[in-house]
Amino acid sequence: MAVEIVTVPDLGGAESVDVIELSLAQGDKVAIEDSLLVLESDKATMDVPSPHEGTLVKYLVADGDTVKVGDAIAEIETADSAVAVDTEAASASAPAPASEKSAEVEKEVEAAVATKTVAEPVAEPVPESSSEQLILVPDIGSDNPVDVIELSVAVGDQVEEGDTLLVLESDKATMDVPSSHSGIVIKIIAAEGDKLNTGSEVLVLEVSSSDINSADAKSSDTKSTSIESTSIESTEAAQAPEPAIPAPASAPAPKAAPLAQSQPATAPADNEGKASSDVYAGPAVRLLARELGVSLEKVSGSGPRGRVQKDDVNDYVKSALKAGPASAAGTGIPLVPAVDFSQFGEIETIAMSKIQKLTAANMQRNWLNVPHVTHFDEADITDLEAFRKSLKDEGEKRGIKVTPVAFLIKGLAAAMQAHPEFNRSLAADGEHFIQKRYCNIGMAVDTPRGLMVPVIKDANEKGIWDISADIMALASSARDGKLKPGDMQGGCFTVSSLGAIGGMGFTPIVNSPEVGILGVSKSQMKPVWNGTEFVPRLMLPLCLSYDHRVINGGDAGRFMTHLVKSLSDIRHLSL
Ligand code: CAO
Repeated sequence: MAVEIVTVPDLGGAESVDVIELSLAQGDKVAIEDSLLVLESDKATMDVPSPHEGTLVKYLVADGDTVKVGDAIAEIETADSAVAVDTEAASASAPAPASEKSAEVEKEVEAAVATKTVAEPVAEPVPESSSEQLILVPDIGSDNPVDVIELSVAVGDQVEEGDTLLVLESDKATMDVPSSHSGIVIKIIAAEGDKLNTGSEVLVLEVSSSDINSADAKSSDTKSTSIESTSIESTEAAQAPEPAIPAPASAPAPKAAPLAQSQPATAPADNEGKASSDVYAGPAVRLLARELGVSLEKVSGSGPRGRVQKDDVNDYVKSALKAGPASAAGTGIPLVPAVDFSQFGEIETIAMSKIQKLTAANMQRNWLNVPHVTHFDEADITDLEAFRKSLKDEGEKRGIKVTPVAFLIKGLAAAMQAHPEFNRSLAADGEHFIQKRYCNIGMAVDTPRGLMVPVIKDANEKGIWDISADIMALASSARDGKLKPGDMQGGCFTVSSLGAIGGMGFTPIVNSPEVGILGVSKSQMKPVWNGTEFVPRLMLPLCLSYDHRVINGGDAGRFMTHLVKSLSDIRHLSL
């Protein structure tokens, strides 16, 4: 065991940079190349990858600190000190594979720094027209292609020198590419999602001759300065190799430069109205926002100088979900326009109950999140009804009314035992199923205050009398507003019966994270062909909606066939 101190790598000329994100927690396992923290200069943000494999003992800096090259930033406990390669050791010959990897990591850090500091646009005159400038990707300090994650301009846009043209991202850093000229965008060559290399064509600008001359003058005046300021290995301009495409070092930073101190350090920054590329955020946060489908300009940054942090993105998602229907505004789904109905006649505005508001939010959430399919069938419940009616006298003695819903719940529990995929939920990571070994069935109850779904616990272990007693007790508690929170939790599947009301069928919405819901409509006598003649049979319409991420059509067909069979011949329920 050895404790290695990680230091700030060469910053490519930047004197001091800010720590803007600590990526890990004390005690976290660290692999080589894992990001330890994020640093930011006035030109770039960069992840500092770990040169060691081990356990993070502690950080030696805090979020918001200013650090310079060589400052100690973290302690990592390694299993074998031979694995460790620090900045100095990386330059020595180190044949061990881990050391080579660390040296590569160092190189990548340097490349990332170089990428950020030399990432200024390159304009090459288009030979045929002196007023058109072809903009190329500047020297990105690496042979690896980088992704275009945002195009910040459109054809016809007037851009000023320093305006961001596009945002590039490698796996280590994002960088804004500012314009080296003022002019009008007349053609865009690169597209979002493209992978570009140094020198790839980005767009064409129409510029006035004076702009070209002034930009070119700046470029040649400052070429050596540019090299000096962007070289990683040397601070002496004369010794540094000339970049393949010289960058005009004096090109101003993009308009919304991250370090613009327009607000107090602690005030959340309002990014409304900015382009995503102009929002002050690091690569890890941009990646998270993209994964969650969040537009960064909608997120207020609470970090130093209004920087958007991971927590800000997560908080934005949480509040958008809580907001319910209004959250559609953040999903890109067009909102239904507000209408002043009073212009057409007399109206009354009625406040929704808490249950109605919750139901509305849950329905929308489930409708938007779950790919629904509804499977229809009919069960012949002629014999079931005859049997149910035969229980009437005994039911009166017991004080229990048995309705078809009790048999449906019993049948559902049996079908879920036989087809366990209906007793699953999709795990939050979207990569696992949670298989439940218990079987609780929710029952939609229509109450004056709104829809409630109490849960019949362990339905698979109960008989018709117990299930009927539960239905009565829970339905009456729901209607009287006496359900306890525990009565409505832990459901695995839901039944929604409109049998007493009417209808031939409907498509219920899955009560996610459950994966299925059975809609039941009113039974009717129908002529059914028995092979030789039509006979009157009592047919019960069943509508099974399911989450197609978890349940396939074949699963649904088998499940429904099982249920229909057991309701048509309830002897199957005792098997
Ligand atoms: N077909 C024909 N008759 C039916 C039936 C069916 N599918 N289901 C029930 N019935 C009959 C019952 O047998 C009973 O008749 P009898 O008194 O003559 O025996 C009568 O309808 C009344 O039933 P009920 O509603 O009192 O009791 P239930 O056990 O059938 O249902 C409950 C209980 C709580 C499910 C129901 O009262 C309820 O609230 N349903 C509404 C559910 C709902 O709103 N779903 C939509 C949700 S999402 O939009």
